[in-house]
Amino acid sequence: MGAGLGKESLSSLTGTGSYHCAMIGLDSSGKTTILYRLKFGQYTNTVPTIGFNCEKIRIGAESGSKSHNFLLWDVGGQDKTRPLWRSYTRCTDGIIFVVDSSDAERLEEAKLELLKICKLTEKHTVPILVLANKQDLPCAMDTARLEKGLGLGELARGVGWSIRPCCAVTGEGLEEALTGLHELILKRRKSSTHTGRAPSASKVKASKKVQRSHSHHY
Ligand SMILES: Nc1nc2c(ncn2[C@@H]2O[C@H](COP(=O)(O)OP(=O)(O)OP(=O)(O)O)[C@@H](O)[C@H]2O)c(=O)[nH]1
Ligand SMILES: [Mg+2]
Repeated sequence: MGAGLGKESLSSLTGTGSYHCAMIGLDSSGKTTILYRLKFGQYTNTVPTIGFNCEKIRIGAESGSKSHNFLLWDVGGQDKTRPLWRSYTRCTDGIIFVVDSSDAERLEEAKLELLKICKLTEKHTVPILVLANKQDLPCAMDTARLEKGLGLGELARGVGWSIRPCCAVTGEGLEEALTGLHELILKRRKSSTHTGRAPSASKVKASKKVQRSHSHHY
């Protein structure tokens, strides 16, 4: 491996021009619905993800502003698939943590899982976007309540995080949220240029146990 390899993120290594982001969160929080909403521009029925889905998506193409490509890895959120999160978040440009805003009962569980991932990725200072999904539901908690419930203010990270409301069914809030994540990624890149700190890509290993549950579109 080249000497510079450990200082590059996956996106620069693969030369795809896409930001690699892992999308995680408890089962049924809406990750796959978000992925296909972004990919196809419409609501798609989903089944629980056993393994992961991966799609290349483009953000900002219709708004006339400069567009950005993301390679999104949507990893299943059931108990038994959560150990996979570790592999997928290790060498990404950004982490998207999806939370079901209507599920107050499992907010503590979501907080603990988010904290675990933050601890694991702490030294890579990967920016985190929390997507407060299902805002269309009447019982949905707002972002201030979720920020507190998830303990976002207590995350001891040298990087940015952001929480944004969205609805995967209508697509509302998704493009803005991804644009916000893009800004966090750029900010981190700038600061790592100054400090010489950057994420390590040298330890990336694809899990052999992973199975794809849906197709991979380009
Ligand atoms: N009302 C509402 N329902 C949603 C929204 N997003 C997703 N859902 C529904 O939530 C359920 C679970 O969505 P999925 O996208 O499969 O959830 P997931 O996070 O991928 O779940 P796992 O694959 O098990 O980790 C589905 O019935 C979706 O239609 C939303 O914004 N609003
Ligand atoms: Mg899924």
